[in-house]
Amino acid sequence: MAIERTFSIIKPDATRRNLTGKINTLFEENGLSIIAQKRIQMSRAHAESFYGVHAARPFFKDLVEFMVSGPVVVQVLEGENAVAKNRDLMGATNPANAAEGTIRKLFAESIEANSVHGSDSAENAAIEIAYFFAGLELVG
Ligand code: IDP
Ligand code: MG
Repeated sequence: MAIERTFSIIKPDATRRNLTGKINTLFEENGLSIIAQKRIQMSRAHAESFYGVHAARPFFKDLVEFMVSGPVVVQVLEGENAVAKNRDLMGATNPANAAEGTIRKLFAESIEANSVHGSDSAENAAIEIAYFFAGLELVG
């Protein structure tokens, strides 16, 4: 299986509860290496553009408000099958449906404040990584 990279965000509900370290431990214990990471305050323009695919959804405005409500940690994770592996580790969008042991089952507060973002395809991972990181910031 190929070594891949995926893009991850530790969302404001998780940074607010000081969960960055616990979530990073889960990545590392599951074969995902953090090859780039920074804590940032997203601007409204950033959040609207990042979640642009959801612009027509009823929850879009609230989602943008939530994503700018506090710091986030943006990350690049690398490992075998990283995109699918991270989606499995994250669990379902709605924590009520997330499997035992997943990040969202363990930590998410709600379907909106669900602690983590992870790319849903290798193509989107490349786009999302380039949106937040310069090539020199990725240290594999
Ligand atoms: P994903 O994060 O599991 O890929 P998406 O459908 O891409 O889920 O939705 C992006 C984000 O939008 C979710 O992670 C969550 O924060 C928020 N979201 C998705 N569906 C709802 C909803 O029905 N109500 C409120 N927020 C939602
Ligand atoms: Mg998604």
